[in-house]
Amino acid sequence: MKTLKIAIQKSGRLNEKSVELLKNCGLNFENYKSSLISPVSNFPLEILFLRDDDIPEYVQDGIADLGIVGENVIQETEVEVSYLQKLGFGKCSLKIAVPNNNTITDINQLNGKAIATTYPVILGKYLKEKGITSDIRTISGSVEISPGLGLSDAICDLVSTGGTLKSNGLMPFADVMSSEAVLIGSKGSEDNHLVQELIQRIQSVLRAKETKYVVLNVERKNLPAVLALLPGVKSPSVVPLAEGDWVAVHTVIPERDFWDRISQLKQAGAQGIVVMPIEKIIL
Ligand code: PRT
Ligand code: ZN
Repeated sequence: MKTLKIAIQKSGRLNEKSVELLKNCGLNFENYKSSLISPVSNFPLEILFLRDDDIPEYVQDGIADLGIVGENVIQETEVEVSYLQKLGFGKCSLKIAVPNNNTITDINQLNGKAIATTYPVILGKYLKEKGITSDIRTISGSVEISPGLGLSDAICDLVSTGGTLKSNGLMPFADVMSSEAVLIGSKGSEDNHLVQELIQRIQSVLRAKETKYVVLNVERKNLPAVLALLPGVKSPSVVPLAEGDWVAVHTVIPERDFWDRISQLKQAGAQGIVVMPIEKIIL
């Protein structure tokens, strides 16, 4: 059986979450900072640790079958790869930002202006779509200081908290794209059964992250009201308790409406509510 290769970032914002995701998929490997390649002992897979900019091309050329990288990097490198799964981390957006004291109110005012960026391809396409011709200045880093140095009128850079823009006297002006880490594969890799197996493991971990396991006690007479609030993967399990009139209800609920649900459950008569994280949900 051919050993698969997956490329992940060696160090940086996506490294830790990528390693955590693969470990949560039950893959056993050493994560030495010094090594470029790490074999997985319990799955026919090798992990390549690379700079994120190199990952799309490695995957396109089939040197790695799979890769974990930001959508921004994939679009900037214009590679031909298959998008296999969004991974829910490394979220950010690519934005055009202008100095706080600017007079730009309309996107068309960027015509003829200099915009510094490390994303000339994505920015170029965006401006073209809007019919705007700006002077795109490609620089390799610290984009946020360029207006202050008089090198550009605006910037186009990734933003997550917005802190970097703020501390450099800049404000977001237009959203160019939003991005998160994704699993990509060489074209056709999705037909490989090992790739399918890995995607399924990843999906079961992501699904589990979005939900909590909840156990609660309720008096039988209040059970219908409590059950009406619970979706569950199929339907909740109801287990009798030693005390005759009471039952325990086991179910999973989505993380996003967790607090709303819990207070509704309490109002409906639920007691002794225990909430636990879930490791995997295999459908
Ligand atoms: O060494 P290597 O080339 O592998 O890494 P890198 O330095 O090129 O990338 P790295 O580790 O900084 O980012 C990897 C990926 O994380 C990016 O390609 C994005 O997909 C994603 N990501 C998520 C971010 C951010 N959030 C982010 N905030 N990448 C960069 N930033 C930078 C941004 O460029 C700006 O300088 O953080 C600053 C803004 O952050 P806030 O929080 O102040 O808004
Ligand atoms: Zn990089």
